[in-house]
Amino acid sequence: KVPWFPRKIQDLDKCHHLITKYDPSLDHDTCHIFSLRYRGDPLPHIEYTAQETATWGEVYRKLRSLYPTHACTQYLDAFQQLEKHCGYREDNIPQLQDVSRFLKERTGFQLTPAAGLLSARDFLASLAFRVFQCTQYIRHFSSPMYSPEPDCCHELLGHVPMLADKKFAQFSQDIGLASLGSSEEEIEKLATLYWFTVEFGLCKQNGLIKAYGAGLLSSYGELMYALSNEPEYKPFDPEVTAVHPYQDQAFQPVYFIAENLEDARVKLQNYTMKIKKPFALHYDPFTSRIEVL
Ligand code: H2B
Ligand code: FE
Repeated sequence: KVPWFPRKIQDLDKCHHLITKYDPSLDHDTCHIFSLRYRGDPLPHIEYTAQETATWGEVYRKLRSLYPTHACTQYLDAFQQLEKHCGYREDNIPQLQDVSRFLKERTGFQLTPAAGLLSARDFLASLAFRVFQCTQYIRHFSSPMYSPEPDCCHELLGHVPMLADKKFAQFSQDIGLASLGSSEEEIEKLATLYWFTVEFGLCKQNGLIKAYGAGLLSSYGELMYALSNEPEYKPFDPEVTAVHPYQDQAFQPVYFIAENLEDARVKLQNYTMKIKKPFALHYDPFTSRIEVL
């Protein structure tokens, strides 16, 4: 039996199942958690407190100093644009509305508010429609350099700049399309691929290794570590990467290096073509609908 999957963008209203990794020691009272909203509602404008903005500022300042040497060129290009057009500044947390409009113009991606960590199935399904489920709250001020869950520092500094790149946007949508109607086992593999690429991916650039993964680009400590020659490096190969164990409690012991983003996209496509489904899918960009053939 084929699991249910969204066929049109409005169906994403049913794709917001939260995963709660409850750890009482981390149970800070978090401000700005939003309940579910319908797509199409305007993205909520948030008045962040001075303390929240200060937390953002600290994260922003430290990470920004590493980007020129550690981030890939696609990231750097977009980051510059975001500083110019979207209020990316040390003393301002950018608003999702502005960022979503920016992405829509560049790659057709849009943001929709998420209340926390979503199930892999729901999260990946939204990528199939070039929708990125985005948290709006910020980590607690007591630990500015660490957040156990995705927060707006992770989304805005990690994910958003890469989603402004055409090839990366296609790569992200391709993982999403592959997930639609897939078995639990296959979803697990796609989530692992997502983990080692979109979250912790490295790529070659002019003979150097640079970061394109959001988990790295939003973590000062791990970004330095990942490019320090301390960890183990392996070439990105979807068959190997998809079944490699990963952990989310410490720095990764191994990172996968892509030749470049285009090569990663082609390799991913060859991998997803082999996923067995009793139907073929086609995404119609004009109607934002999935056609089942
Ligand atoms: N949910 C949210 N809100 N943001 C994410 O970045 C995210 C998620 N990543 N759910 C997903 C899971 C990812 O780790 C994979 C697909 O499991
Ligand atoms: Fe993420």
